Amino acid sequence: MYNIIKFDTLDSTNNYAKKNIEKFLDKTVISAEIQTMGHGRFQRKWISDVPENIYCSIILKPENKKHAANLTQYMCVVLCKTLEKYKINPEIKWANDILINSKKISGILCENVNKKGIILGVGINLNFEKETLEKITQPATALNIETGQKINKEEFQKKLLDHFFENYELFMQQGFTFIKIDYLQRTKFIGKKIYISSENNKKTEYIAKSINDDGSLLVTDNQKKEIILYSGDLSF
Ligand code: BT5
Repeated sequence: MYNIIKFDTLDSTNNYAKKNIEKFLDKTVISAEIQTMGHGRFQRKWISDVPENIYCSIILKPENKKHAANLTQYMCVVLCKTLEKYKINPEIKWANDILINSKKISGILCENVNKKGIILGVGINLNFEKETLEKITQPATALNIETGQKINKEEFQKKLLDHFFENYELFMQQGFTFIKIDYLQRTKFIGKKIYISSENNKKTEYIAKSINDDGSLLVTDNQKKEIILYSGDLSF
């Protein structure tokens, strides 16, 4: 169904998958114990020096890419459901973060490689020392801290990927509407005042109104004008 290729160290699983995409079949997962240059959006650093955490990239080569732009949101739902098996309540922060008690536990980075395919990269903090988390430039947490127990990485990764691929074809046929209810149940920002910042860190204030059927965010600005957003960083 899917195939995992494991490395001890890579600069970034996304970079490696991008460079070598032609060598790999659809549904190949590149996983590394550590990354030396793990990154998020806009080349922001992703702290990746703990082997008990997940750093992986799924290579996807769908025939129909109509709903590919929503793969991050699909992964957000799959990841929340996997975390919920550990009896915790994760929250989705549009567009690509998973939080627990307002602290970031995971980030997703989806990249399109021309016509060759899509790379869906995921970083998940399963096991972190509290002191190491303080290196991170925003409030962050890890599953071991939330549950009080060391987390078995292989077991978690298998649960996540099995669940991802179980409904992947259906999602790619139906798109965001397939996960809309599950997605909305795990968001807390609808109806609230939010700030969206773009690459240059300019923050704009909006009211979050709803999530549209294509996964975009409907907001109103301070003139009450409706605006549809497709990307950006959300804060409260
Ligand atoms: C993301 O970016 O959240 C997407 C991160 C994707 C990482 C995966 S790991 C496997 C694959 N290979 C890669 O090279 N990348 C992907 P963004 O929304 O830009 O958030 C980045 C911000 O998250 C940083 O500026 C920090 O504030 C914070 N951060 C960094 N490392 C973190 C960590 N381990 N846990 C929680 N937050 C972190």
